[in-house]
Amino acid sequence: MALLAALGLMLASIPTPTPRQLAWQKMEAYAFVHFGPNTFTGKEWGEGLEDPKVFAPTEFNADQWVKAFKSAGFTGVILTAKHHDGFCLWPSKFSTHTVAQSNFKRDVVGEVSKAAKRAGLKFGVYLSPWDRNHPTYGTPEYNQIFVKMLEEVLTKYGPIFEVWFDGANGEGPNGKKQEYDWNLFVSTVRKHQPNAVIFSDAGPDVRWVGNESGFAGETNWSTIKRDRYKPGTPHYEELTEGDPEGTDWVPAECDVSIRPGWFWRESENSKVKSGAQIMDLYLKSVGRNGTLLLNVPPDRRGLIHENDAAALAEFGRLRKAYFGKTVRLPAVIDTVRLAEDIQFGQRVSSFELVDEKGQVFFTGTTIGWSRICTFPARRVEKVTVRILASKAEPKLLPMKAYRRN
Ligand code: FUL
Repeated sequence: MALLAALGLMLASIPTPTPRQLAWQKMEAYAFVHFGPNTFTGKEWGEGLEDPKVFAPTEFNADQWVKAFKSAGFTGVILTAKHHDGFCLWPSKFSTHTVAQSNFKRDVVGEVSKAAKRAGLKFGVYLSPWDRNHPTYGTPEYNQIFVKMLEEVLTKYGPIFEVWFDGANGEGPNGKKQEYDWNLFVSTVRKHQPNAVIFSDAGPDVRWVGNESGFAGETNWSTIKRDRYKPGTPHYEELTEGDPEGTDWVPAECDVSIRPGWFWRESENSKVKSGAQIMDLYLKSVGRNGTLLLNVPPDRRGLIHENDAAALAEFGRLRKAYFGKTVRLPAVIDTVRLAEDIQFGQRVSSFELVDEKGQVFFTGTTIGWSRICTFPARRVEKVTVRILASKAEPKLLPMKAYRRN
């Protein structure tokens, strides 16, 4: 009895995902889009002093974007509705620094959300709390303004699958920093888009992976002790691996740009990551129990540049060739994809892959939603996953074998 009670206690203490976190995890890889005045000025962080008229795309076409994202097999798109410069890509009533003050006039957030829906992609928004334009920034009033902006976006352009809060907290036009009212921001999202996950360095639903290079740790727990962190956290390095003792389910998202910068610039047209490099990122993010958020910034025409579109299509082709069909054993394989049934939480902390002769050909630590194990091609009759350590009884889903090369 005592043993059973102890086991029950142990199981009860294993954090598990909420339905919105589960739905999000299944999305695996999706696009990030940085677009705004910076696209035209060549800056990474606009000052908020730019004339709204600099925002002047000549051939803006959101359908062209989503077509490129679909070719990569992406499942959604997150748009920078407002970056640090404060410029709103929708005609906000609470700012004078928006598309409405440009000559372009069109509602970019509205057009992208509709194009995404038409193409069957989910839509998400990035709203930077740091605002280098708004005159109230640095005063308590700004928190109310930010909530009003959030409300406009959440009520006009839903359904929204993810709200992306950047942790940056710099100075505004009056030289002051803002004390953000995070509880208010979170409750506003919950009220209007209860199915959306909220991202920040510290969650509450999805955490930053601690780098902007697009990879999770080979060991990657979907749990952390959430109270240890806040947006803009100093302990960000720990986020790459998570915490096996973590009390909260806050899985990792791996953000990275297809180009050196987050915004488009001419000089980086020749520095676009190739399809093969994106595949490598996929293996190090989705393959390590994270999701991949790949930034693909449109150019001054308002189009995904030809080089970026070609790289996405190439990644889509490689992905299909690699994971499009599973291999039935016996066969020559070089990849095994493992998965835990994460509705019961994440449990396994050490495993090995063993062939029919008892030979170990791969050793690993965590599994979680997805662990893609790659190894030199070998002929196997049978593969067994031997669990060496686990927080509770392991609950694995059927494994899949592939051959890449
Ligand atoms: C950072 C921002 O400061 C960058 O400009 C970019 O938006 C990146 C995704 O997040 O914190």
